Amino acid sequence: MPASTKKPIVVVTRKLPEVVENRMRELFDARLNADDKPMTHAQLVEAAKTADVLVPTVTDRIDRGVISQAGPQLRLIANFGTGVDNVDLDTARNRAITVTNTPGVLTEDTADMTMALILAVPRRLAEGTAYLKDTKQNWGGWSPTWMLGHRIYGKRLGIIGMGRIGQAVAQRAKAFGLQIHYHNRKRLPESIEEPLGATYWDSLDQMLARMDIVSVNCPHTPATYHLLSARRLKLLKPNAYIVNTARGEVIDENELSRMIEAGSIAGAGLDVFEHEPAINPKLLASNRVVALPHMGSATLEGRIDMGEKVIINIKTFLDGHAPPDKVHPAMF
Ligand code: 8YV
Repeated sequence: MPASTKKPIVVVTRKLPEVVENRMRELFDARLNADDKPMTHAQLVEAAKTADVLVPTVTDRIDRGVISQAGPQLRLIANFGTGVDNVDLDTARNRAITVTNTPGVLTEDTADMTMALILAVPRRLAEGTAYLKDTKQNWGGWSPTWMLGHRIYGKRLGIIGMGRIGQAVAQRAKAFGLQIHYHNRKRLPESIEEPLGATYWDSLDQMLARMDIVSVNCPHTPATYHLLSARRLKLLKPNAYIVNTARGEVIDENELSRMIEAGSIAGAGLDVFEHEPAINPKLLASNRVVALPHMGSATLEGRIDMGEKVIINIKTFLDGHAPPDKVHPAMF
């Protein structure tokens, strides 16, 4: 085959929806992962030595070790995911390797899941379901004082990180009658704040001390690692709830687990964990925690859209243009 018609080698680390994999096979010399087993560090290094394009996900640590051993042919890391905390962006930049992500297409799904947790925790949804499904229990019927949760209508929701997902959460929460508060690196323009009735807090500490529910919607970066530190978690009201659909690393999970166990916080809705797939057992043991296995963007539609974004990023890059979702380290 003449060099010009040779398809680029694209290594995809995890199984993707069939329609995405089929398209990748047509366009590229796609090396797919049929059995979906996460790749080891050694396998990732091997992939970086042969691939023209690497397509990792949140479960792959594309760290300095992987990137610094990459062959000169590796020019693009097209991440399947919006968060790029799995990729060492500085080392990629030093090696002139472009990194892209998949923003936008998972906003609504992730905001839906956030809202689901905001409802599920105070209204004890998981607890009620587990009770009925537990064959050892025998439901005696309705009682006026049993399974009481707390009203969310009229309560204060503090959103940490008011980007696309944070704003989509705010829109939903407003419709449920929550008062919208937020902390963000930058205050949003009035044209966004006003329709949401959103109150900006420059001081995260001050916001935390006054919220009924806190939702984490910021990316995980060196600046947001343990943003909710032990000290800050202690600022929360004892009847406050915390919801996290962003990244586990933003919260000091040990301290949160301790507070849940001690009853010094009312509950938590967690879709992400600091040391995934490991989860602090204290969180799983508490019926005041609703825990999900990182399902925020887990819709078929969302995952197909993410795959299409990855393909567009690869195609545009290989055609010699700037890919639409090029990641600039300063964005994170
Ligand atoms: C994805 C996510 O499932 O895109 C992200 O940043 O958190 C998730 O919804 C996963 O990270 C894909 O890599």
